Amino acid sequence: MATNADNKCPTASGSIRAEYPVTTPRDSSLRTRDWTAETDSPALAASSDNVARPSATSERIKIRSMSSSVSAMGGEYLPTWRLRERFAAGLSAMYGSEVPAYTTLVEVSTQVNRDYAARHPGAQRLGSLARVTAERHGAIRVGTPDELAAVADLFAAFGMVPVGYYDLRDAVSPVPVVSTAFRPIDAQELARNPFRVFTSMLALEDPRFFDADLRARVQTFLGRRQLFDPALIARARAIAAGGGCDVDEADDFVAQAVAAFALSHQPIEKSWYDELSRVSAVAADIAGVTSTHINHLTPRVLDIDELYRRMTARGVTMIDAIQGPPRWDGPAVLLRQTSFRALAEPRRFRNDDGTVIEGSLRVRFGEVEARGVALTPKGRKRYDAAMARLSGNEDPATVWGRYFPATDDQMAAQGLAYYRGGNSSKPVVYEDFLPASAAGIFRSNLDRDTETIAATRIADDSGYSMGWMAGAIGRHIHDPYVLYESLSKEALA
Ligand code: OOG
Ligand code: NI
Repeated sequence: MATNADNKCPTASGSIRAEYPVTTPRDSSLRTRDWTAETDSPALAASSDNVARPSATSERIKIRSMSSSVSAMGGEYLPTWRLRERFAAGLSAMYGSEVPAYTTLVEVSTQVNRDYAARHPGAQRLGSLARVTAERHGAIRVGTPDELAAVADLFAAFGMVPVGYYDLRDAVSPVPVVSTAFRPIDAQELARNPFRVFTSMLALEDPRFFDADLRARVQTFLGRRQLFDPALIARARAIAAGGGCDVDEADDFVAQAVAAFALSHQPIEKSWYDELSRVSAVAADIAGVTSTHINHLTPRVLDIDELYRRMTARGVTMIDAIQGPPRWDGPAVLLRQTSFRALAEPRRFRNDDGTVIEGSLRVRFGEVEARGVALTPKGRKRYDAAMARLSGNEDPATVWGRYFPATDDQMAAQGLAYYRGGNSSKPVVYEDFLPASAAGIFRSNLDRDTETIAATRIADDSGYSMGWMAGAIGRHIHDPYVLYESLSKEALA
């Protein structure tokens, strides 16, 4: 069976070898809330991001000392943010070659940003033109807790840590995944390059989606695949521990990391993929194939309404709406997103009789987003109330104006949003995701809407939670509100 690992060369830094960490079997832990109790303990919450997995600790110490000697030999030393910048750019180049319409989206986004900044003097209050134009978020999906732990290790080398917990099983159109987002968290790191990846894991233990028989077969399938070369993960851990690597090592490391998210051209077992599709298109995308891939890569725009118009004028069919808050004259909050529908991409399928046929799949789409100020819990409640009122016939901006004040001054004074040092001209940008919007994007891109939890009354005893996920990946999962709060308290430069 071909895996992603097959097309990678053996590790260049063969001297750095850590055994790939094996997390505790979770068949039983999933059924209990042990993980939750353990990982909610203050000791773990207070620990740094990469020390919680006990089996890794001694390995880490070894790696740390080796990595410093490795770095002493080389030329220019690249800190993790430079690696993140290269990783984001590398993924963007790869995704553009795989999905040409993405390149159009990026071109139009770049023009919209340039034009908007030229016409609006305050445009860069939510981030410099350079940051916003380079800014992307990606979305990936994996199958198992071990795969998620490997992703966490890999992204740590790019200074990206898990923030937030999203349960898309609760969405209007439920999707059988639980998710987090890997991203930088310090103000300076975000300003340098804010690359973030929304990362979903298949909720295989949820009996509302998977019966025991299917679960066992999915487990067997996933147990046989290897998404990442263990040497790549070992290297990532060494780089994370050392805070960066030499420029020579960086090229190879980043190239391998990018390649791990390429779309595989291996034939897909058709009956297996179809069986999973009946549970959920996302389940098939995750567990119907032997590798993972970037599902979408999303540029950021300063004026998403203008972007929508220009894409439509170019003949690209966009989904019906821009999701999130409406356009209005007051402060932009949280996130507005839209996308063009998934395009059919050629894929090969293997029938049960062994014959291989050409076919196509529609799973990858082009999303674009505009970001606003981060809301406090009070502001978020207001947001949810306002969103619930948007469906009527009334002008959305008018509805919005009943819930939110029209100026940043009032937003700050009423404690609805975060501003740096309390200065209402310095909004703290929302750096996270919106589960409802995420589910909307999921839904609008499915060929069929199979994502309904069967009308059965099966109870969900899977035990997934943020604490569970933190335990599964051996890392603290940051609470977005805590991060925004501390950004807002930072003194102004
Ligand atoms: C992820 C969907 C979430 C967003 O922008 O909210 C997301 C997925 O499709 O796997 O990317
Ligand atoms: Ni997205």
